Amino acid sequence: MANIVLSRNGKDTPFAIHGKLHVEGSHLIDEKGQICELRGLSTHNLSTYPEYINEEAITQFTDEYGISIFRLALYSAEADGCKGYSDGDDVHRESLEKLIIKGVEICAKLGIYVLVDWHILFDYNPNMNADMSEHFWNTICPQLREYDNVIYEICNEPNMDIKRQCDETSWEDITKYANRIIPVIRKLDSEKVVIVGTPTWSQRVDQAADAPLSFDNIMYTLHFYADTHREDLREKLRYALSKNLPIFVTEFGICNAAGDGDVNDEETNLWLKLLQENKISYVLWNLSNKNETSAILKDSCTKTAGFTEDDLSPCGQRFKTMMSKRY
Ligand code: IDC
Repeated sequence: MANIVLSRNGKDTPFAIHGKLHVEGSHLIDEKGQICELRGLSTHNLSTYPEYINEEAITQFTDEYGISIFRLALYSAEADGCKGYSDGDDVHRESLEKLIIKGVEICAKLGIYVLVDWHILFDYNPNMNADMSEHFWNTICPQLREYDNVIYEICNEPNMDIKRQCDETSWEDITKYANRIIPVIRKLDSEKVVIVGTPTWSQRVDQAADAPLSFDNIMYTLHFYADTHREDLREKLRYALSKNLPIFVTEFGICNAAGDGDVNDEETNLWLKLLQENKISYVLWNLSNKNETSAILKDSCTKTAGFTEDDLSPCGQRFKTMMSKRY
């Protein structure tokens, strides 16, 4: 077993409290048989913002903000003019793999959980880069097998071809992909929780609930951006929960779906209340200083650790507050 730290600063770490996780019914369950609710922060694109994967920064979010999970968003394809894992070269792929390992090792040292996210986005259908996905999991799983604090997320947000506005990825497409990739992972690393994205940018948990996959120990993704997705998406969540579907909100924003625009506190609060009532884990987008509302740092902040209150954007300030309370 990898060394996942159990005690820091005289306190039990999240991993000491919960241990190895598994899925039972609609919940993430810990070693003591209790429901485990994780809360945390996602990186931005690891290809564009690798600098935030450093021990000092993640330690600060653990100690000062109380995150219990950190998400490593590995973009599978090019975004923002930067190559992803699939369309970059071998050197780029290796650097991303190293960054994933580094991030996991830091989280193990802090005794927190970590999500390894195959972040499909502009490669809208996960089958598109499934060969590379297979290559990635074949490379990474043997290295992470001993880390019981790791959760795998195999397709961030299946969606549609944005340029052509067509070819919406269906739940059948995702099922086909999951049926190919989950066995690859399970062969190398049989016990980790695996999270599967759902159609329409991971909003159609209702469709997954109507035709769940046949694997054990898996969860399904719901993503929301509070100023865009409101009651009708919360209804889809309620429907999926009524069918006992295990759901993990691996990404959400308090602004619009472009990761920008206004912060919507009212809708954010409604969402967080619903998630907490149902003991659903959630992770905020994003750790960067990009000039966009969803970035938790001001664009003027060039530090990569040791952030002060003054370095936080309005989203960063709200993140700190939401981590400190329940709704
Ligand atoms: C956004 C980033 C933005 C970047 C864009 C493309 O915030 O800076 O230009 O991706 O790389 C998602 C995606 C997530 C998006 C985010 C906001 O999972 O990658 O990040 N979002 O648009 N789904 C819904 C919203």
